[in-house]
Amino acid sequence: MPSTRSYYGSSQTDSQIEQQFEYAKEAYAALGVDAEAAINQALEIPISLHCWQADDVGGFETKEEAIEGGGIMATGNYPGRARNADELRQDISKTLSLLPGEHRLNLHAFYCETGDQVVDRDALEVSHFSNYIDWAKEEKIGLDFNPTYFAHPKANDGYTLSHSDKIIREFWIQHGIASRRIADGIAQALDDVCVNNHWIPDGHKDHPADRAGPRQRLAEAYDAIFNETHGIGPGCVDAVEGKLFGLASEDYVVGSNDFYADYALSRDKVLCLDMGHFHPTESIADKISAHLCFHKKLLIHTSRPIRWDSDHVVLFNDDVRNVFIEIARQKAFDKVYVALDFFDASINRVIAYVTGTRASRQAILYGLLDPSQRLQSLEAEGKSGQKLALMEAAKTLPFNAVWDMLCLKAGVLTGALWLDKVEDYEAEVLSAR
Ligand code: RNT
Ligand code: ZN
Repeated sequence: MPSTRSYYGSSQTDSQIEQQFEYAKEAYAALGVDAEAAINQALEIPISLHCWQADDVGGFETKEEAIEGGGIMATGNYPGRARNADELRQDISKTLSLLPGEHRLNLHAFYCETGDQVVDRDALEVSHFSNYIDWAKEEKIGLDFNPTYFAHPKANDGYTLSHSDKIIREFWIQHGIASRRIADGIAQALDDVCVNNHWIPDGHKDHPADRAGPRQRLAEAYDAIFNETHGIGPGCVDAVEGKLFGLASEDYVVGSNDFYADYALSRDKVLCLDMGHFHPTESIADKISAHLCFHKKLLIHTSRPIRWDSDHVVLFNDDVRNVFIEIARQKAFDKVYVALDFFDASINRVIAYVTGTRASRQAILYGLLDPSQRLQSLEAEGKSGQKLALMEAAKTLPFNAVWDMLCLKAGVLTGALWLDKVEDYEAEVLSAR
């Protein structure tokens, strides 16, 4: 079949893709890299899609009254947002059909389905997520989980687990415990593990006089959550996520990265590094080898900060590439969980998902195609100039031919050709919402 051209690029025949891959394979092999092995490995690494891009981080709780509660904000009003869990699953199924490789869905607690019943966060159970579990079985994907410590009246002061009021703290502790039971229940139902990531919004807009008290309370609250064993087995893998600042917590974030790095290490929890949660000049890639000297596992939230923690759609840029080059150079893919964290309400949300997830998978492949061994040998021999020059040359190797081959193997469209499918979906489904 001859190749055809569409508005979004030229679609190649299978044999054209295969032919170009043959040339690319040789180019990589000349630097000691097995491109075929890289494709196979890149396809197997699970990427956990965050459910919250589909509805702009709103959640589907049945509430007595409309509740506002700070912490997270998506900007934009592009039509077609998922209004309920059925629509969310429909959008994610569409998304998954356009993506190569293994995926999971990362659920937040406030995406529970409780019908007409109002169930507060401390009383949530795995049964409130059974539709997601059934759907995950059909899609043959795993599920991850997150307690939702925001968008709730008891979060309105800007403090949750570190709140000075014991009653409020206790409520959130019970929510944390409930989330762990749910995560373990999900893991059992899917015969898998379920990564349960704890992020809290706690912090202060301006110079707090007591920076220590909330942190001490937070450590105690987490201990109470993690020391609970009733109904929680090894399927629940807990992670903790730090942050530099947030809206209304510009000066002080209780759960900073330092707090969590020490907490996770001392309590054997997974440390989550979100790419938007550091000073703009800090390199997340550099942190990986430091933490992996001590931590058994890391959870990465790929995100894209623009000037601040703006959670823009992930792109195939240096920041994301460098993270995965680093993981590949350390052969540490078995030590990291890869998850996404972005939300843009100003563009078609399926396009946001597919763009950000493909970019993350491309960065994984790019990392696996890095001529690490050759670069490291040059460095060891003191040939730093040669190393630098080879690093530069590696950037323009025929990466796209390998990516196209990965897409062909996975049975998905190459380039941006999948956009036609999203436009059809928008015309048929999203525009009717
Ligand atoms: C917030 C954290 C966190 C959230 C989700 C919704 O700054 O990045 O991961 O984005 O919990
Ligand atoms: Zn995050």
